[in-house]
Amino acid sequence: MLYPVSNTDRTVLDLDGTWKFKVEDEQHPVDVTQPLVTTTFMAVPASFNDQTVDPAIRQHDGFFWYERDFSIMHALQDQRLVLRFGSVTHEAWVFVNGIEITHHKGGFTPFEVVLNDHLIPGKNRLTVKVSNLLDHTTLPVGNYHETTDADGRVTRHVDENFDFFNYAGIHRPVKIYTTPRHFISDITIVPTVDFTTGTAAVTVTATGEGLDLTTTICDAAGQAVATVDPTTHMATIPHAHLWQPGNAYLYTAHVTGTRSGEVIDQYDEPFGIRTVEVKAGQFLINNQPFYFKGFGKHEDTYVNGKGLNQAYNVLDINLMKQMGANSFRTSHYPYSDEMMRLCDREGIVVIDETPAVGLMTRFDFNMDAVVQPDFNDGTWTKMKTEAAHRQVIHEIIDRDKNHACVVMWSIANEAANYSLGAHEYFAPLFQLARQLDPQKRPLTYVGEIQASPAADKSSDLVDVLALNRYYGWYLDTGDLPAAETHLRAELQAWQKLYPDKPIMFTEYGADTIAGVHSAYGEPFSEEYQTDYYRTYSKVFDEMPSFVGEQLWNFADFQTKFGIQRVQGNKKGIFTRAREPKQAVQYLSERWHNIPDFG
Ligand code: GCB
Repeated sequence: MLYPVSNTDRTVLDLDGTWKFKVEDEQHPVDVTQPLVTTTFMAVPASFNDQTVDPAIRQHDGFFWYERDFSIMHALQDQRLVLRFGSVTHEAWVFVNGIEITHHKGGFTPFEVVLNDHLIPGKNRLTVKVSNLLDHTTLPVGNYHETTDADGRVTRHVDENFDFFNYAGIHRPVKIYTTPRHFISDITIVPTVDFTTGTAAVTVTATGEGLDLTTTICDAAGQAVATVDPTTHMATIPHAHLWQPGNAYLYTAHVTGTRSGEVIDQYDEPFGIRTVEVKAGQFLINNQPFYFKGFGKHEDTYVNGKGLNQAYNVLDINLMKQMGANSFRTSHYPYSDEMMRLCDREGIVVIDETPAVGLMTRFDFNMDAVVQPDFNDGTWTKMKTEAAHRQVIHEIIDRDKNHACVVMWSIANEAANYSLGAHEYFAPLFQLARQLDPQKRPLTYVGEIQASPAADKSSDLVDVLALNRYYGWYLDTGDLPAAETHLRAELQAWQKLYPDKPIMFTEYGADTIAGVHSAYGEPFSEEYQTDYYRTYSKVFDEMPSFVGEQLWNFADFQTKFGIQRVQGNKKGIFTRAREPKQAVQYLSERWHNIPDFG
């Protein structure tokens, strides 16, 4: 799927702004053939939850309506007009002039529909019905129940099976983009590099409707440097500039579509030339062993919730670079197109994660139970997420396949990998991702503490062992010497089990209230957070095939309330407003002293 752009053959109309909004009252359903009757408005793109002062709207589980009008200028009406949503969380039914024209389920990937046949002259009415409901068939996973009162009124309830607030709404930009009637429909780019000569071979496969396609490769200054051979789809670039972490270099594949010699459509796809490979316990980028330094993140900001917030994205990357970090994971769902494009330009390395979070039915740290070889908590019969999982693997790879910043796919976060049935569930998904990714990037899933070396039933599938561990927080609370011992023992066990698999940490952290200090280094203090990270660093530095540290979390973030959450999760090393806690200083010094390549 190509990102909407404007050029001499295409244009983009922006439908962001303030839309009409209404919470569905199921006793009095909305009549979509008529304009939405409401006095409430919501900004788009953004979550609706923190824009309201009405707790009943903020916490409502169910259906919501958004509406706005739009018109298409005469000059564009003979173009192909495509309506595109960057994401609607979690499910959307889209109506134009009261008629449903598309539906999409899955809250973190784009979808689009051709509008031409649905338009009327003059003003058109665009209505979107949104659901924030989650259950055991969706990703992420929610625990769903409903109650019906004596009058037949249904109350729906979703209990998030994950640790972030279930923000919902039209989260990413809504655009109408035009293409000519004959158009370029997709571009797939696969770079390879001969490291002895410095020559890159780039395969560019463009598809189009009714066009003859040619592709030129331009360098960052816009100069043509190679032409793609129409039969082999290959271009050769001698002395190629590589896309490097922290030092991005982007080429452009300039695709031109002609009919009888006349240029009809054009598209510029930016791309980086870099290779990624896992070999002998190392994670190689451009044939050199890379060390991940960075974060698990969230798309989470004040007021916008999970809605696109480009200023925060820019700030976050600047803060990362200032700290000497080089990477993050899109925990726990695919992030916006805009963030991925920014990371390509900034040289930030990304582990791209699906929204498969919450695939577990119990969580009790009973480590003895899970190590039984026949341990089965029923997760893999209760979960009916396979179809959603397959769909999102298709969508994330289709959207992000050309991004130089993406070096690995994470198929899931913290599933019940210790329960019988895990291998059977995951093996076909890994196979699907391997088959779909044209760049054949490494794959992982992120495993939690119960999925220890003795208990995990599917770690043979991953290329990199990505571990989330909270020794010194949920276990060994406040006891860093014990945490150190347990951490070391577990890492040694993984190393022994898989001497050739790189190991990295994708989460470790301690809740820390900014401004709380303790002369005794007690939990929740800024001192404890710093000591916690020092302890982990010490053990990481002892491990031979350890390829990276991504801590939890970049910034404090909103969650549902609970006895362990005071206005959210406080494991950020920055506050939600991006003010640094004490640990930032320690980690900055450490990361500036660890080279990206070792
Ligand atoms: C985890 C989850 C993450 C939570 C974190 C925590 O293991 O992957 O979503 O926020 O722990 O802080 O408990």
